[in-house]
Amino acid sequence: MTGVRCMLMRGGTSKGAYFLAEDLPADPGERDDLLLRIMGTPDPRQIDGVGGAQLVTSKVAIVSPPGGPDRDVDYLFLQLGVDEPTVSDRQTCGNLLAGVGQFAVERGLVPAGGERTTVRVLLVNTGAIAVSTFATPGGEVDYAGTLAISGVPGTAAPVELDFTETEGSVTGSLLPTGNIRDNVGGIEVSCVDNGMPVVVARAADFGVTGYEPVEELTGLGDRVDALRVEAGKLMGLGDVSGSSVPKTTLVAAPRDGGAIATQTFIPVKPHPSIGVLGGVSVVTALLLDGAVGHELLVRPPAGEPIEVEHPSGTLGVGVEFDTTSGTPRVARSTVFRTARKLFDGIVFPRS
Ligand code: NQM
Repeated sequence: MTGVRCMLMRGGTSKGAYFLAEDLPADPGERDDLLLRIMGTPDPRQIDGVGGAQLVTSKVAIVSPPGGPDRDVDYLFLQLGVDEPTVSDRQTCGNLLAGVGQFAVERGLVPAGGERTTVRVLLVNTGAIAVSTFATPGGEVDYAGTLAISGVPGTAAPVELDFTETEGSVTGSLLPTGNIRDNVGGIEVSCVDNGMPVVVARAADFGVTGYEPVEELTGLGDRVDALRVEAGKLMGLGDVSGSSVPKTTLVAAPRDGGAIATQTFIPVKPHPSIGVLGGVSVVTALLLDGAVGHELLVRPPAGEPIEVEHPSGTLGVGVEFDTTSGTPRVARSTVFRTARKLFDGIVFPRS
């Protein structure tokens, strides 16, 4: 049986299989079929593959040399289903992104810089550029460090991710419905796309506090889906049933010293934490006057990250706005993550 060169990495609070594009079939249909067999999809336990039986561990990063100027590598993200044989390129993933620069250095696509290396990454799914900076003492990637991120035991080396031009990543505009606030089936929502299309609603409007354990919220799946399918139409995304975007985030007042409490659904299953660009988009929404949940946000002193409380801790996000014109524009967003190489070798797909 023929194997495929593959590196397994934890990127932020996700885990996935990283490939060089040249190691996979060029034809997208053949490639997706191979990836499903590598991950063990469809099967709720992914027992015959390397997927981890959750959406956040059923992910693939495909990295290639830059297809154009102003970046060092191209990164295509694919979300594989767990129990459904689906492969979606409709969203990017800021968590797997946290390992892309290191993977590019490890595979010799990008030379290591000095103590730290900066890699400009084109997010192929959305067209945005992210700049990833990480430790490379002595020209080798160093994954060990002292940064703890919620949802991951222990500490590792910090990876700084800076995003620009993430506005309208999938939908074409920051406020894809044209409004700061919409009413969808009696629920007030704000639909925002700053790297990830998200529908923000108040937990209270769903009859929950937003602080319930994740397992207790799985029952909201159908209502969340009904909301996002309607919101998806307003956002110009067409019929989003079966699509991984938009995500829905229920917000409530913070209760652990952060700025806001959140429970995100990807797209209808409760997220064990929150996505990176999902978190960036939610914070962007909440900072806008008139947005649903704006009144719940407890802003930290200027210059400090906005700590988004989620079911397994917090995610610190920075969003800078350009206020020179009348309409809000995002200048830059920043998040710190960690990543770790778990395994490098040859993976053998199910036949
Ligand atoms: O929003 C989950 C995750 C993600 C995506 C999802 C992500 C992001 O937690 O940038 O990282 O929203 O499907 O990895």
